[in-house]
Amino acid sequence: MVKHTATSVVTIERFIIEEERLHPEATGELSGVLYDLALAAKMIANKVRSAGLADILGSADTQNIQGEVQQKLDVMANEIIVKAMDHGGRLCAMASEEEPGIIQIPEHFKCGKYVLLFDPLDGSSNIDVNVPVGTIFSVVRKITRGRHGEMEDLLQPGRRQVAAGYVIYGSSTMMVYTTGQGAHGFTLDPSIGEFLLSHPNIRIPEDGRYLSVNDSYEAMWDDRVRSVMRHYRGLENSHRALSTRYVGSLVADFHRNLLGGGIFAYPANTKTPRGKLRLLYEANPLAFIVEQAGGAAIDGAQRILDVLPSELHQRTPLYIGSKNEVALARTVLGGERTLAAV
Ligand code: AFP
Repeated sequence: MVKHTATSVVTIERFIIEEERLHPEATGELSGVLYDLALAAKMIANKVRSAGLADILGSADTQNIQGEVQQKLDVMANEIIVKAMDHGGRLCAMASEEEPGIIQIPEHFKCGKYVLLFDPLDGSSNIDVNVPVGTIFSVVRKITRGRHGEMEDLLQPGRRQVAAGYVIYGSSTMMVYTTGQGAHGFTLDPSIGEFLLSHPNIRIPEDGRYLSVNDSYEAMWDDRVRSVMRHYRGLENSHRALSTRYVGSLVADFHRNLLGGGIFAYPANTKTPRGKLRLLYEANPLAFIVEQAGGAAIDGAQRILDVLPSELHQRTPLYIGSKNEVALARTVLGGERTLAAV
């Protein structure tokens, strides 16, 4: 006889439905956005997996064996997401790292009450060398009145996100998302094509184990940034030394630190005085996740989720990860907390 247990396999779909039931007022639209994103992620995972092979079979602007023109993978990922999301009637606009302005919902599709911002394939320069890459997404509610989404809908501070997440295409494909009720991770089981709950309620350790920073920029950092890094390396104020791990693929570095404890930093430097990473579709979604997991994210002084955006592709310095390591950065960089309180 089959034993019925509450702990049997939980697919992402079932999990989303169960979360939605906690909100009797929910219309199911946000759940729909999340399913569609999970589907897009599976399609991108499939392309990423065959990327090495695609290289053998033909590269950009050549034809593959089916006679289709090969596209760069990040352009392809962008198209997959736009096409998976534009017709569901749940979104009123989108924005992508790959496109300069608002992506409008075509006239023949219904417009909904959410806005999606995303980086379709972050770290794509790593694909050629078989290093994990990722998709990052953020969902906010429309605040303007018209049918279509406007720039004002896109330029909302991160604390207004209603959902955010990322997908890591690594040795396995994982999707981690939050709707403000904890951060949960799902691993793709390729044999059945389903994301299964593998990391419920992720908690990031309060102290870090890893330091992820590109220290080849050290000569371009400000003295206070150098001092923060000296703390992390155990060279100042007897802070214990963290282990350096830097993939150069934000999602991969963030994911490792989220599970194992650590800090990812991309400080401002004289070459990129506002940092490199994008506020709306890189820093904000990861900041929402890390806070839900008990960690923190700042731009140096301010909480990332409180930064008021003024441009779609705005960059920001970023310090994100374990709570105590982020607090240390805030203190040394001139925040109000004293070192003694860290
Ligand atoms: P690419 O998409 O060009 O590979 O950039 C990746 C990225 O945006 C982010 O994923 C990394 O954390 C960061 O840039 C690495 O930047 P540096 O090469 O300057 O360290």
